[in-house]
Amino acid sequence: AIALACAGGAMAQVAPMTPDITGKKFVAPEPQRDFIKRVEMVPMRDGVKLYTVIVIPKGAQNAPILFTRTPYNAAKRADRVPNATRMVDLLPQGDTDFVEDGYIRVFQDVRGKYGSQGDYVMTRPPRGPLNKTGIDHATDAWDSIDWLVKHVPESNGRVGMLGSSYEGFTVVMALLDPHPALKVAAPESPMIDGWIGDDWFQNGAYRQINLGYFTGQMTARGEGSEIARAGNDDYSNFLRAGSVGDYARAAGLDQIPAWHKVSQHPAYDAFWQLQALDKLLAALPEIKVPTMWEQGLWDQEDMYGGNHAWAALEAKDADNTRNHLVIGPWRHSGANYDGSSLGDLRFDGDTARQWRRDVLKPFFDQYLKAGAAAANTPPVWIYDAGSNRWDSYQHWPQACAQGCAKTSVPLYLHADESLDGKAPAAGGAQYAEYVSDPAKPVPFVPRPVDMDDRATWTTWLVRDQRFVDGRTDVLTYTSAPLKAPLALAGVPVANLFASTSGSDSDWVVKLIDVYPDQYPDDPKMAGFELPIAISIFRGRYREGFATPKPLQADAPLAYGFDLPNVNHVLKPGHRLMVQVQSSLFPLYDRNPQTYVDNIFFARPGDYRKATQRIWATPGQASFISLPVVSGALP
Ligand code: PG9
Repeated sequence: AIALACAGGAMAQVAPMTPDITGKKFVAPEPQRDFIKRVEMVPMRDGVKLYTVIVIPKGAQNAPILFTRTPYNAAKRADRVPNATRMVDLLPQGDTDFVEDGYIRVFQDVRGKYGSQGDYVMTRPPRGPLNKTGIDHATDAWDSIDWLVKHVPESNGRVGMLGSSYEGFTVVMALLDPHPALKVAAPESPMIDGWIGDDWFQNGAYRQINLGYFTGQMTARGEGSEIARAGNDDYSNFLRAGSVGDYARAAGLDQIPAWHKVSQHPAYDAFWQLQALDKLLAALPEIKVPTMWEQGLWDQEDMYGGNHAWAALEAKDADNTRNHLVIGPWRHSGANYDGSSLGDLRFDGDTARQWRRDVLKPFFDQYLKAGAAAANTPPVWIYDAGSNRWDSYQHWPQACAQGCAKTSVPLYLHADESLDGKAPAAGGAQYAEYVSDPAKPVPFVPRPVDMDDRATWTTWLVRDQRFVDGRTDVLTYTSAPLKAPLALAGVPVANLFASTSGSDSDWVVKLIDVYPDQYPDDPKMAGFELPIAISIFRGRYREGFATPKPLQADAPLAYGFDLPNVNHVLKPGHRLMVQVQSSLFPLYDRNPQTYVDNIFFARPGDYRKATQRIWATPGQASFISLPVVSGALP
């Protein structure tokens, strides 16, 4: 007789020839877990059901809910390591402080993605002229929160929403019409305006490297496919393809409606304006949900959204207690990971954890836990990577053109590529010039460019710019070394008088902190050219983003555009640097430098060399308006 029954006890003696495959169903023992995971299909008002993962600490009672709506696979978001027995291991790194304090965590697939039913529309526009379905992410968030507070008995009926990027976009959508149980929110690097500065374009220049996102997200309900790389250098891969349209066609993107929606709207027309969330937030009568907007200083994807949405709501926050801004020294979504370093920069400890533990969590507790202490959250909290410390402010910016504590000052670009606070004098050389050749665009990182390499992509905004400052198609303006610290806190504005021999042109401006030639404290930083703000502007939009126009050839024309926020002390011995160039390739598509109606579909003959001049005369001075709060320009 074969004795295999051993429920819980020692097995009787097993004869050598006992068959080792018993034919009975094998049941793996359930490990002890400190959480319960439920998966629910939560019904929306139109009958569509959304896949929702609810993770509850065992024994929880009266616990707050932390809620994220995602296009990136809710099941996976709540399954960090296989077979986790501890909730803290199961959930993303950014959740640790909430998990350790007994929060319930909920992830939900947005409609049409992964486990959820319904149609997927990329960053589904809000209800209104673009969306007449009566359903958007505001209604889906409302219906989901309503369901959660009624069906999760372990909860205290209070919900906080947070999430980064697309997940930040869904948080902001919930704020347009918040359910009463939504008590607090933290949109992290949210996608707010896909044309002006988030994800798809920046000031009209198209981020062509994002084409892979279309296939990754929209060739399947689950995980989609990648675009095959022709060779190991994406610089060559994009250049050989031709226009963005040519590249997209070769990659099969014609089959994806979202690609057509984007490429049919190259300018800032109603399609983009009507889904710009900062504009919709500004139109709300009040701030119903206390909100902390988070942004990275070097966010390579959504540099625009968080701080502009915050600014759009500031006027409604009369007592400065419901609309908070945090800007850390982070890459895109870096706030949810280790924030001790970025590229070659080292910070004063794990800045991301400092934020999550010391600022975000107490802020959420205040609104989500009965009887929690007021968190005393700073209205504005921004890291200074020059001094390596956090600054708390009552207002932002600290310096600007008008209406701030300090007034911005001009940093002039001279014809000899020097840089200082003195306006150009009459009689000298009138401009600095370069030839921009679309056949040889300026790379945004050293070649070979591998867009699949996360380290390249996540750190490009802090790359040492020495790799381009010798190029003949890059102007590199440099100041004398600073004698005293120079503190900047605000938005630098590029004011260029620029001419092109073509009829359209891109202008790239980089504001750079140049480290001293000797830097024994951290030798790899000696002479380092650290970009502290980079922006690109497509010339055809000089007179308005909705009204592209050809540029008059060889005429010095005025351009004014914002660079990203800067909160940075340049130390004595450092220099200021400004670089000007006309491409950042292959990150952005090439401007053909000949005006065509739709650059997505420019033809080979449209791409032409152009002579570019940055003017430096008393009447046509080019300068960066610098938000200086203390110290003097060289
Ligand atoms: N930046 C990504 C994204 C946001 C919104 C639309 C499309 C892409 C993201 O990280 O989610």
